[in-house]
Amino acid sequence: MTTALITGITGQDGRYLAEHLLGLGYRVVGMVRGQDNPRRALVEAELPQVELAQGDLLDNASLISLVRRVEPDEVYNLAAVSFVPISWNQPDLTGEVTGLGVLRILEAIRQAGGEDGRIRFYQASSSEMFGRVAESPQNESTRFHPRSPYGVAKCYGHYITVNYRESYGLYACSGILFNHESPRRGPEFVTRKITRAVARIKLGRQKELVLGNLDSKRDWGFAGDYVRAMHQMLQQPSPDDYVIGTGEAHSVRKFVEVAFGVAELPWEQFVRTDPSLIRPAEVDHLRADATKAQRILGWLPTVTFEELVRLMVEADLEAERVHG
Ligand code: NAP
Ligand code: G4F
Repeated sequence: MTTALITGITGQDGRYLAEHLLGLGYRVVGMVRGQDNPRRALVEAELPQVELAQGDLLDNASLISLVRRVEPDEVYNLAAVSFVPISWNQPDLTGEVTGLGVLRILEAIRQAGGEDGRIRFYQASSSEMFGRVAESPQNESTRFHPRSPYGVAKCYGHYITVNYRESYGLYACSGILFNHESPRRGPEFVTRKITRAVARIKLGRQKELVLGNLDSKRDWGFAGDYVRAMHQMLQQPSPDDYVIGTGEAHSVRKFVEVAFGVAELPWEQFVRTDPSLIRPAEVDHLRADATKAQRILGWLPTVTFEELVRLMVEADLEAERVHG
């Protein structure tokens, strides 16, 4: 049986990836940090087959002993400080977890004998590395120009992954994923903030939605599609880096319009902007060129932008009705 170790198991992607791998017959071990992590119970309830083990990307020894003990065939490093605005308030922590954390886990794999390519590694890189984009759409050769401490830390994670592949022959891949969303998306990210607000406004539980920049554009896809690509990358004869995205970009304003439209609400009456939510440096426009992933992995997204917005609004309406 193939064993996968997933860091970031309590996050959006960790849960979708675990579900996908369990469906393929894998043994899945998820790394959880902290003594009393409230999201541990969520994973235990949703995915009881996942084995949970303690570890932290800030702690070398925990990673070394975890990799030795679990003896994984595949390691997916999804853990990170992943919310871009936090990275300006906690740049040191972001650098330590999102950047140096990648080095720590690569080193744990190397010390466990990963140099023979036996342990395959996936790094969750990000389209935020493109930042102020040099060209559009962005592919694997597009120059990086990160615009936040998060983006800078992800560049380090990307390059150290490439470096361990080139220096030590590790089977290490970097997936440069564009924004992907779902009903499991954290409520601080803009898509879920919008769909949750739509549901609450519809049910009379919230009066307005306060947002920052409505003009930025993102290439938004469905998270369930993107975890398939992570797995596919590690099944190739040799390791490589891949851009994953839909190839379509929409503004935050458009997301708002479609989301309020699903609930038949006039968005202009409920949405207000607040300059304090504008970022010190913005990423204005991201759009993926995922031709390489399509050609080599055979990967294609299955959920359109409109379907994604609808499924998120409907899930939030249901959640609010049941638990709200
Ligand atoms: P997420 O929901 O924010 O999950 C982040 C995970 O990291 C959580 O499980 C969190 O655990 C864990 N974590 C944070 N600090 C840690 C530490 N010091 N040690 C161990 N675990 C730690 O993120 P996501 O959306 O699933 O994204 C998964 C990965 O893909 C992230 O690396 C993200 O940066 C990257 N990415 C995401 C997107 C996207 O659009 N979703 C696009 C490109 C790249 P706790 O429960 O303990 O907080
Ligand atoms: O949803 P966001 O916070 O996602 P962002 O910054 O694009 O980052 C996400 O995607 C990256 C991949 O490109 C990941 F690497 C990263 O971990 C994360 O998952 O913001 C999207 C856009 C931004 O332009 C932001 O300025 O929405 C704009 N926005 C406008 N009002 C807002 C808000 N974002 C948030 N979070 N909250 C607002 O009220």
